[in-house]
Amino acid sequence: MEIINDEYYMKLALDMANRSQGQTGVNPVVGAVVVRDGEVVGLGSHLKRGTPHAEVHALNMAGEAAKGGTVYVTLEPCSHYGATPPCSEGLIKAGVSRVVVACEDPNPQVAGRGIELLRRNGIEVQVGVLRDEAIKLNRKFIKYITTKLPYVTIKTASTLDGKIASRSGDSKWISNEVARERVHTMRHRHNGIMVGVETVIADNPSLTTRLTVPGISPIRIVVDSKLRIPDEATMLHDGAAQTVLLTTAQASEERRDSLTKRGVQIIVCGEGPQVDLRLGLEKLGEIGVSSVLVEGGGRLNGSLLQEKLVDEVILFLAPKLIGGLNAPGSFVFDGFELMKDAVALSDLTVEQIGDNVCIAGYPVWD
Ligand code: AOF
Ligand code: ZN
Repeated sequence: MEIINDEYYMKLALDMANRSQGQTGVNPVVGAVVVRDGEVVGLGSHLKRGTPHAEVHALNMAGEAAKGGTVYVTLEPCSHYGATPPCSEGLIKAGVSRVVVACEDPNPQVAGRGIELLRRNGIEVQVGVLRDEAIKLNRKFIKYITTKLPYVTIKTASTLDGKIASRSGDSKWISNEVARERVHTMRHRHNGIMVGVETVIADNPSLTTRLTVPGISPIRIVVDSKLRIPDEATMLHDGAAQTVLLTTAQASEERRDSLTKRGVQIIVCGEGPQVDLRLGLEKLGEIGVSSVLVEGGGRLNGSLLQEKLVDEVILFLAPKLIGGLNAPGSFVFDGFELMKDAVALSDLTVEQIGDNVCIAGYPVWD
């Protein structure tokens, strides 16, 4: 009976965490539920970096009722003094008797210490209820906190034959409106958005989040080895979000200076001729970019795939066939010689969105 109840309340905590996706920046999304005698007496979620953690909100709501109660939390309660005091101490002070945790916090500052502290203080702790769901929900946070590299999601919109534009470069529109709206939610849920300079030259995108409710626009990142970004590019003028250019030592100093004066941040990633993408991701991680949504073009996608830098791919497919020997594909690179070397995707999901299909999965790297 207890196991069923535990899953029920943990699901509620996960639902609340899920609702905050995109808001917490480099922080995880976390939900907490306080239950006393079968009654929910407190609910909380972490809403924004620098503001109280989920447990604090839930305990505040519960007040005295937390004493002797059970707290369900989707991530191990923290044990460190960060922007806020440790949640484990808060739980101890509140006098709760049991804490159910979905997954451990991989943050090296926590990593088991929160659970240990609770146990040392006589609190019964159970770990692992709906662990897989909790890990999936915080996959971006987990990657970033453990590797200092941003989580990389590639999103493509292509015809059924894998083309992202026609032979003349026309790409408006491939996917349907609902699929395109979905992309804006994805933008909201990443704190960086990346494109190659060819995409800027061809489409002049603004790369902002445009939803019916206000969303958060990610930092715009352009991979531009020689700083060919046109002076008239919208993203250099609209002030809608920070813009970062990843370039190489081959870009002229003059061009670097003039773009810097416009408030653009330039990061030199290697000697060239191509941007060292791994180095670029490292440097983005250093400036606090914990997740990157890559929106093309095919060459950037191909290079990231070839260098095994991709964590997730989300492919929107439209029921169209365009052909074209030189029409760009979703992943442009030399490719692998043998099928056995193809990049395999795990945990595949397939969803029909009107007449479009969205296929998503996680590349398996060994
Ligand atoms: C929790 N509950 O709701 C969250 C936790 O910078 P700070 O002080 O906000 O700390 C952020 C770290 O705390 C974050 O990296 C993760 O380890 C943990 N987040 N922990 O107990 C929460 N958001
Ligand atoms: Zn905390």
